[in-house]
Amino acid sequence: MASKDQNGGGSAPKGQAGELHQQAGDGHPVLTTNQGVPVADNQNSLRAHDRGPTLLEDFISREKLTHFDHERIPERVVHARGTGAHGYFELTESLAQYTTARLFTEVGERTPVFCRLSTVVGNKGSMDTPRDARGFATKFYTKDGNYDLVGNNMPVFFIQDAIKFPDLVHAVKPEPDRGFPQASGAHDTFWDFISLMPESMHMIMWLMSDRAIPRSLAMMEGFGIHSFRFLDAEGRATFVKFHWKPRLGMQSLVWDEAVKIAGADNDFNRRDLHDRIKAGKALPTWDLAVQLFTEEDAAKFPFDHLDATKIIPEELVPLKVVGHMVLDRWVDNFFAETEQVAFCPANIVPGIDFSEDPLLQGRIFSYLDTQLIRLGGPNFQQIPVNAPKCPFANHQQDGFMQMGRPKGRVMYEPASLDEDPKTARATAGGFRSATVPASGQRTRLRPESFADHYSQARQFYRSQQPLEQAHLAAALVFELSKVETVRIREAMVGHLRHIDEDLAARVAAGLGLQGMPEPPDAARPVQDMPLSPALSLIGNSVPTLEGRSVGILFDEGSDAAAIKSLRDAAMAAGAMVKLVAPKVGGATLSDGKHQPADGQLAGTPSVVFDAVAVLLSADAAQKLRSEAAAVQFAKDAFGHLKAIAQDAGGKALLDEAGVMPDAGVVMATDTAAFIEQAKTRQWDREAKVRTLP
Ligand code: HDD
Repeated sequence: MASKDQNGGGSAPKGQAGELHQQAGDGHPVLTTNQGVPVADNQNSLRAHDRGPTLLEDFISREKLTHFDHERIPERVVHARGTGAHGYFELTESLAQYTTARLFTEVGERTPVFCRLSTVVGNKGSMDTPRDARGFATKFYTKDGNYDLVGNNMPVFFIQDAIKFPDLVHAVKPEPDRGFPQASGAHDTFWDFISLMPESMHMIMWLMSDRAIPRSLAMMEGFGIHSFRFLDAEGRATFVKFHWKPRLGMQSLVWDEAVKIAGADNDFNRRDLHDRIKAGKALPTWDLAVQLFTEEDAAKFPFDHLDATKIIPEELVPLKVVGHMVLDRWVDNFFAETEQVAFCPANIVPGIDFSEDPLLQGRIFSYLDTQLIRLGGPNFQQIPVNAPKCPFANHQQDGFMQMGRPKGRVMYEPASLDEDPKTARATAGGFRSATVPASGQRTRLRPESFADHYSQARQFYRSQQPLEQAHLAAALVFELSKVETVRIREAMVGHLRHIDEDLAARVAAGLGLQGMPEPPDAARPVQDMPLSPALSLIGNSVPTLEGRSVGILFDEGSDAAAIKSLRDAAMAAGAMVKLVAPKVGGATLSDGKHQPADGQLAGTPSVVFDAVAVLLSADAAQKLRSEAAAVQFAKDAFGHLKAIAQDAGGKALLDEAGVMPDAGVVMATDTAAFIEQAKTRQWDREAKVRTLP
């Protein structure tokens, strides 16, 4: 009886053991327990009899269930939702004059990297497109150890001192008494905190700008934020700030689109990254640029570069491109790599050192600390994605999950019992800290040079193009409208008055405030800094279809030749093209041939494309005019400022959607015009489709 049960008796498929052997013969590995014991039946627990209770003795079932029960680890306390990929960094300009870090001196060398891009606030299962900063963390596996550049897609931060980080995060995360809102700062506790933290105003400008809703993770900038030090062979220091510039150009979503994408495709950004890497086309690529400056230069800046709420405008210290990073290899396993990767700003290599930025100083501590609980102990560096790719050796030993097997009796230094030549010894060429003179008294005072909280916020706002300013004001109105406490809304508008009176007036009007609130006292007079055109996203975006996506809506009887010519033209311009139809099985085109669809209409709305074409027969157009998903496809494409190609049937649907033709709505026969219009959003249309404050 027992042997019958184990070998597929009861409800088990007959001959299962035989099938498993066959599979093994096919090249599939035999299913085993963690102990390597081959498993004959993976469908049935061991039971006392066919309808009886399961036996404790069933080590196979117990092992499987126990492992499953322990599959989850704590998600990151911030940046829980992220996606990552492998790639390389290639140096094109030597920085040997400034640093000994070989990563930055060996031109043409490709340093392997792992890069993780994330939202900050939402949990692991939240959506990809909330209004939020994006994490931009890169681990360079250099010849001298791992170097982590753990930045964001915005060059400043909310707070100046790491001691405020837990407060900031508690304020922005779901409110503790109710557990919502998820992945959103649009609630009372966040804006309460911000309204009491004038130092956050510059970051708020970035967060309310379109930078907070990137179209693709490959179309956003990245910043190391803090000043770091480069050290040359003599130990001389030069300050450095790091910038990532996307080769695909910067592009953001429009807010209504971001909101709808959150429903249409929760995984929009990570799917985009995955698809382009798997396809090997329009790969995520960034130039790495540095801003280099000395202590003497810094003394002349009208702000303190050690304050992470400040940028150094590109116009003040120009960017020097020194190399580029390409992400070209998707992970084999999301958990093993993307989830277990452990970044730490303290991971630096010889030739690079920290600055005294008090935010950075706290970060040097916090990341290692968090990995100890998140990854369960001090040996997480041994996880393959975290381990250096250069040789490494030291005398640290033991601990949970120790995978190393150091040989010999000497696990200390110095040692005279040192018979093993492999025992690790410190070297003169190893890491050295910058020699920085220190004097003064211990204090908990914020330096006076950190006290100007509004000047760069004003510089950012005023450097935006008019539409960007309008988006920023609209974002503030949206967020503050979600704040229930009127006093907090008013306090925020008070701060905005220091930044720009016009911005404050627009937001006050958008909120329907009764009267203009008084601004709070500013610690320092607000300076009018020179405008920085480099801060505008629209102003710096490149018209291109490279790496963008085009959706073609078709149905029974659609013009086969028109579909083909549009698709060919869009692909030739570098776009990915998807065909959308009411049925995913597709439809029969005008040439009598059957065309399968890539996506079904209701599940593939126009929000997931950069430009669309609507190519319909008269009959199909008539039918789809009463199909909400089809009408919405056209309406949203127009409302989200996309180029639209239409034929006669398409026009009938567009008319139904209330589309008022403009330069961005072209006849499908004019493929050249469509490609040209599709290279950018139809910004001129915006005033026609929505009221901006
Ligand atoms: Fe942080 C994660 C970026 C300030 C504490 N941070 C984390 C990640 C990024 C950043 C990209 C995710 C890394 C990954 O993909 O695994 N953090 C920043 C930037 C900051 C910043 C650009 C300001 C310039 N962070 C900051 C401060 C503290 C932390 C001031 C605490 C003192 N950050 C953490 C953390 C996290 C983290 C709690 C959560 C998960 C992790 O570290 O590995 O330790």
